[in-house]
This record gives sequence, C-alpha cells and structure tokens, in this order.
Amino acid sequence: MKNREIARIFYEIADLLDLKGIAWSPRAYRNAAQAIESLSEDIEVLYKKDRLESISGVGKSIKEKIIEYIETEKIGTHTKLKKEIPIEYYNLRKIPSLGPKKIKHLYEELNIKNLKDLEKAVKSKKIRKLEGFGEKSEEEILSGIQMLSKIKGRQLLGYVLPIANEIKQELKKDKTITQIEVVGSLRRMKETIGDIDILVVSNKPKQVMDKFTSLKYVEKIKSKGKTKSTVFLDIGIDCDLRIFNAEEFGAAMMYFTGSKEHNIALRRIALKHNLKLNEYGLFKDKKSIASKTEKDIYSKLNLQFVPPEMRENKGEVELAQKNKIPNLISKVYGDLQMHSKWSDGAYTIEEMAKAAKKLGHEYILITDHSLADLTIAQGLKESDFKKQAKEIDNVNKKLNGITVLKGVEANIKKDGSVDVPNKILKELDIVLGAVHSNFKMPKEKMTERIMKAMENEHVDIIAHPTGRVIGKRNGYEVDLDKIFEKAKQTDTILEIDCYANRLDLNADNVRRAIQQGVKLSIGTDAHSIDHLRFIELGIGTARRGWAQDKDMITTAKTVKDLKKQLK
Ligand code: DGT
Ligand code: CA
Ligand code: CA
Ligand code: ZN
Repeated sequence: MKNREIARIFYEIADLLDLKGIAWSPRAYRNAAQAIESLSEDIEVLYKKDRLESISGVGKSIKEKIIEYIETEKIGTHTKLKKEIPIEYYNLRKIPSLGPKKIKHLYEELNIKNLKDLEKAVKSKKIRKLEGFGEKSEEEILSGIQMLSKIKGRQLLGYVLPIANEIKQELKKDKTITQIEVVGSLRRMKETIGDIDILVVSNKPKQVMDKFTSLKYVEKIKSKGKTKSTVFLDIGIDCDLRIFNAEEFGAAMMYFTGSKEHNIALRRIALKHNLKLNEYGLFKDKKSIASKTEKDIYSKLNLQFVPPEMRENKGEVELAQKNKIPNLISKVYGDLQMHSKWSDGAYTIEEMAKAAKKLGHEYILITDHSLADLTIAQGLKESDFKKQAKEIDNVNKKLNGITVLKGVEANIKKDGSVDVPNKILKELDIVLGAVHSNFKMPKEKMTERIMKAMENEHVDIIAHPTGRVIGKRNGYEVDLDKIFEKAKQTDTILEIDCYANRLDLNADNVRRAIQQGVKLSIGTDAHSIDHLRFIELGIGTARRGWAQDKDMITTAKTVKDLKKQLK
C-alpha cells in the first residue's frame, strides 16, 4: 500500500511550501495527507477504479500528483521543492521556538539544514548574532535540543501502536503463524516506545523471517536469523521479531514484556523457591515446570497474574503476593474532550459524533476553545455559544445511540478567573478549565491560579492539569498535592488528556491522584475523527496508574450517572 508514503510526501510538500511563505496550498496538501493516511482502502485500488476524487480533500491538482506517484514513484513538485530547500524541516520544527520563518532564516544565513547543524551553531554561539535572534533564543533552542535528546530515538506510543498492529495483521496472513503478540513497552502502554518487540510461534521460521524483513515499512534490515531478526522501520525505530515454540510462549511473553525491573523482581522470587526463571520457562533443577502461559508461571510462583501495564516493579509484585492486584479499568463509555470546526477542529460536530459512536461511545462532550487569550487557535465568541447549542440539539435529534453534550475548554486566565462568563457556563453540561498561556509563573502563583479556577462552581474538570507536552515542553510548575486536595474539596475532576503527546495526567500522577481520592475523567482532545482512537492511550495510562472503575467518572454508562458525579 502506498497510502503512507504518499501522505508523507504531501506533508513534506506542505512544510516546504510553508517555508516559502505560500499561504493557501499547504493546508490543502495537509488535509489530503490526513485523509490519505486514514484511508482504510488501498489508494492504488482507488486509482484503478478511477475513484481518487472520492477521498476527502482530493481535487484535480492533488489527484494528478497521486497518479504521478503511483505511475512514476515520484512527484515532480516535491523533488523540485526538496532541491530548492534541502533541509530536514520536519525535524527542525520539533524545536518549539522555531517557526517556518526562523528556520528559513537559519538556513539562508548559516546553512543550517538539520538538528546536527543547529546544535553546532548554538554551541559555537553563532545564532545569537543573527538579526531577530539573541542569547535568549539561543538558550531556548538549546533547551529544545536537550528535550529532544531526552526522548531521542523514542517515539510516541500513539504513533507506534497503530503501526505495530498493522505489522501484526500483515504477519498474521501467514497461516503458519499460530500465535503472535506485540510485547515490550508497547504491551505495557508506556508513553514512549524505544523499539517494537513481536513474538511469534510458527513451524516455518524462515518463511516468517522472509516476510518480516520484506514488509513495506522496512527501511533497513539490521540482522536476520532463524529465531531473531531486527529491522529499522520507516517511522524511525527498530522492530524485533522473535520465534519461539508454542510450549515456551508464555515464558517468552513474560520475559519480553518486561519491564526489566519487573523481571528481576520475579527472578528473585523464583530463586527463593529454588527455581530458575528465564525466557524459556520456570525451571526446577533442569526440568521446566511452567512455560506455556504467563498465568501458569505467575501461579507457580504463588503470584496473582499482573496486568502488563502494572509491570514496572513499583509495588505490583508485593500486591500480587498478597492477592491484592486491583481490578483495573478496561472500558469507558464516553470522551469528554474534543474540538470541532467551531474552533480548531477539522470536522463538524455531527461528524465527530458519528465517528465516536462507531467507537462504541455512549456520550461525547464538545469542548471547543473559548476565544479570549488565545492568539493561535480559533475559538467561540460569546455570541457563538447559542448557535453551537442549537447545532448540538439538532445533532442529538438526528442521531440515535449517542448523546452529544455541550461543553467548552475555557482558558484559565492569569488571575485564575476563566474567560467565559458564568451566564454562559451555567447553560453548558460540563465545563473544562485549562491553562493555555503564561506558563512561566512561579509554582505558588500557578497553583493558586488553578485552585481559584477549581473554586468556580461551573468549572467541572481541569483539562491537561500539568500542561506538559512530550518531547516539547515540561509542564508548568505546580504543586499537585495542593491541587489534589482542592479537587476533593470542590468536587473538581482532573483529566487524563489522551492526546498522543500529552497523556496528562501521566501514569505516576494518576496513581498519586487516586490515592488521594481524586476522581478522573478521560478526554482525547481530538481535533479530527482520527484522534478519537487516542482514547485507548488514556485507558492505558489510567491502567498504568492503577485506576479502577470507581476512580473514573467516564466509566458511567449513562449521561445521568455521569452528571451525578459532577458538582
Ligand atoms: P523500550 O523498547 O525501550 O521502549 O522498552 P522495552 O521494555 O520494550 O525494552 P526492550 O525492547 O529493550 O526489551 C524488551 C523486554 O525484554 C524488556 O521489557 C525486558 C526484557 N529484557 C531486555 N533486556 C533485558 C535484560 O537485560 N534483563 C532482563 N531481565 N530483561 C530484559
Ligand atoms: Ca521494546
Ligand atoms: Ca527490543
Ligand atoms: Zn487544551
């Protein structure tokens, strides 16, 4: 399938056009890229059926480029742009303080083409001398580079997960594969992923390895053997495939799911029982006494089964010994944060609702941004709320099986007040408050600011409570213990924002919050129907934070039960 390649090229064209300062067409390329990326059909099939124009965002000119790629494996416009501006724009854009104009400037003045060039220039203090830059911006660039190196080579769970599943589905077509599991940090739902680990059972190892190393995602084969191969994928990380016997599969799953720390703790327990544990089984002397399933092994170690998300050696082994592993949440019935065309979302409320219904949700909350304070995103003006409410009423009349709730993601201003008047807030079903500006306040001031918003009787939920963005910025300074206390005192809910680069609260903070008795909600922060699937990242994060149904309000099956839990 060429869908992904074509989408990638279109994204790149959009970036390069942005750099050239062309206003209109980057958006068109991005829209088309997004649609192509999320197509379930093979784009070549659509091409053969002459149905390319049925893809949303694909008009005559973009259609021609798709055809050009399918027929010649390249797109002239793209090649030309790359020649004109030979830089790794996508990577440079990861530095938060660099926009298209600055990137262009850096290229023209200092010939900076990639992150390596950028780092060199910062270190030799060349950037501060440029017009429009200074010592301060050099510092900001450096801290951006440091932030990136922290997650270096790691990728967001939300981007790796669907690819890992596609690889799994692709491999599964080989009918000699009788078992296949994605293990490692992916199975534990860690927020970033170093590499993908896959285990299979098959009696035709060579055939499986041939298929694996020739998958379309493979950019380079790093090693290829009978029982283990490693490839480098086009998304920028490795994928390991290992083949085991069916008899050993449980032991292999346990070992390669990790975490390493969890494994070490288990091996210690095994030793206490005079047993030996490795990736092939649990052994007494030289005889294997359990290996086929993880359950068998845990049970032979006198342990309760530990859900993968808990396997970090952070107290779960002790709970398993006492048979006290919590019954983790597994399903939610709604999504309490998403944006529509009314602000910076890409789809209408009806489109979002239909897509959410397909995912099995009973209710969704539309939380478009309010306008004040925000300079980048579009938002609702006071006069828009009535119109939006009417639209939501109409959608609810039209659709069955899902309820659309009225909400807003209001900005918490510097002084802790929110930028939507109470007379509007009180008409809404659920109100989110969020910090989107003035991130650099002292800890005490920021804590007071958020606590003041929690005291507002209309503010039900604090969205993305710490403001961190993975690989981009740490959260603002805030005293979470005080926030938790205030949350309980005011019946304010804290959110797990499921967006791939947010996951905020993160797993550790989820655990702290629920230990204090704070209730949590879940919201994808979707700006497109494709983002609604991020709900599974939020559920994974909740599970990594040991959350149970009682800790979350979104486990309510009905709107009525949901609302009972709000102030
Ligand atoms: P990642 O890939 O950095 O996101 O994290 P993991 O956990 O997937 O780590 P990875 O891919 O290096 O290894 C997969 C699992 O294999 C890991 O979670 C535990 C197990 N493992 C790897 N190396 C060791 C080791 O030296 N000792 C033990 N006990 N387990 C190991
Ligand atoms: Ca891994
Ligand atoms: Ca690995
Ligand atoms: Zn937000």
